[in-house]
Amino acid sequence: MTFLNDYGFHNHFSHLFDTCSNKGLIPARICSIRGNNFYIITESGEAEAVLTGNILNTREEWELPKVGDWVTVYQTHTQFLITDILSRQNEFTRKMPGKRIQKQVIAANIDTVFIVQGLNRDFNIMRLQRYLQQVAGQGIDAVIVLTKADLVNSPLSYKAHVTDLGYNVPVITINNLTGEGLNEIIAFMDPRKTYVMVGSSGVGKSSLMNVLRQDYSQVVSGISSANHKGRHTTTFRQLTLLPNGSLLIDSPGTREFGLSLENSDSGGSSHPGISELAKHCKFANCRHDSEPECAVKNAVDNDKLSKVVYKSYIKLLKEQEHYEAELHEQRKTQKSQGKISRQVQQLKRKNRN
Ligand SMILES: Nc1nc2c(ncn2[C@@H]2O[C@H](COP(=O)(O)OP(=O)(O)OP(=O)(O)O)[C@@H](O)[C@H]2O)c(=O)[nH]1
Ligand SMILES: [Mg+2]
Ligand SMILES: [Zn+2]
Repeated sequence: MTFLNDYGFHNHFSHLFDTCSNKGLIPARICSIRGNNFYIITESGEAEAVLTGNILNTREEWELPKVGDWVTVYQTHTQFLITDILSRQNEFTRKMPGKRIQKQVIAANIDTVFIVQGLNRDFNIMRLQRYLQQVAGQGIDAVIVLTKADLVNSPLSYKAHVTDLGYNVPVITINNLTGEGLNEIIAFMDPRKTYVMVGSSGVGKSSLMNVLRQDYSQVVSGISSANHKGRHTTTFRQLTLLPNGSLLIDSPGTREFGLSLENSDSGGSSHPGISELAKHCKFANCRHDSEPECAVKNAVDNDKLSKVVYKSYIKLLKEQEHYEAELHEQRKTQKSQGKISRQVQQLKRKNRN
């Protein structure tokens, strides 16, 4: 399976495929989804596939195949049918936009998330913290990519603001129009690893995809203006194999990015500095809010931890707890509804006998 290896089909998935699939099935990765059509990559190349009715009717939205998923496929004379998903190594999610308490899977089986912000108007440190909190909470690595470095006077000062957040993530400033800073991004990318870009609309995600898709030697000598003929707002996610051997997913700009973490550790594990401080709080389950002898709050009082970072951290924590509590309620209701309907069925059966 050499071709699929290039797409990240490593031992974990090949083992899963060997143990769970029936004869006649082939493995494939989802590269893009448009409506009911799934664009997949198989050992023999690209193909279009659809879901079997069984998957479509029995699964929650987040359980359906997403870009980055490895799936099992059955090929009939006329079409490719997706019969199942190989269990995900991880999910990069956000809260479903709007009021619903549900996660939305942005992409599956991800090695690193590129959090992209434009330096001219889009730069927002609170939003960066929100992304970082979510990515770290999902156990995925993050790299912060600050685009449009050409439009501000001192890009490095922005870099320092991000470092001050305390998340220990790499920060790269780039100019997509000249390729400046691109070497740094490429240095972070490995062959057969999967990267996904997220960020607001217009920050330069697709521009970055375009420069990375070019032969790297051409990139440093200046980007051709052909890439920048007007705006093209991305409308669907797309996984692409780059010349450097990495897999990169471009996605539409996000307007809302709500937290959708489960089983959160209220001790603050996703902020390295806060989780270190939390070890010294009086209570092991301290929420660093109104508890006495809280090492995190002490650090804020003694200027050892930024008040801004702390405040937004607490706000994010509350949002996360709200999500978890609502989800818990929802599941409880579903469970009791399931129980009632089972009891009704039992009763019907009894009456029949
Ligand atoms: N000056 C400058 N302009 C840039 C840079 N990167 C992108 N742009 C411009 O910004 C605009 C938007 O870029 P896109 O790459 O389409 O943005 P996007 O993040 O893909 O947007 P969505 O697909 O809507 O999410 C385009 O006109 C680009 O030419 C940069 O580094 N510097
Ligand atoms: Mg785009
Ligand atoms: Zn505390």
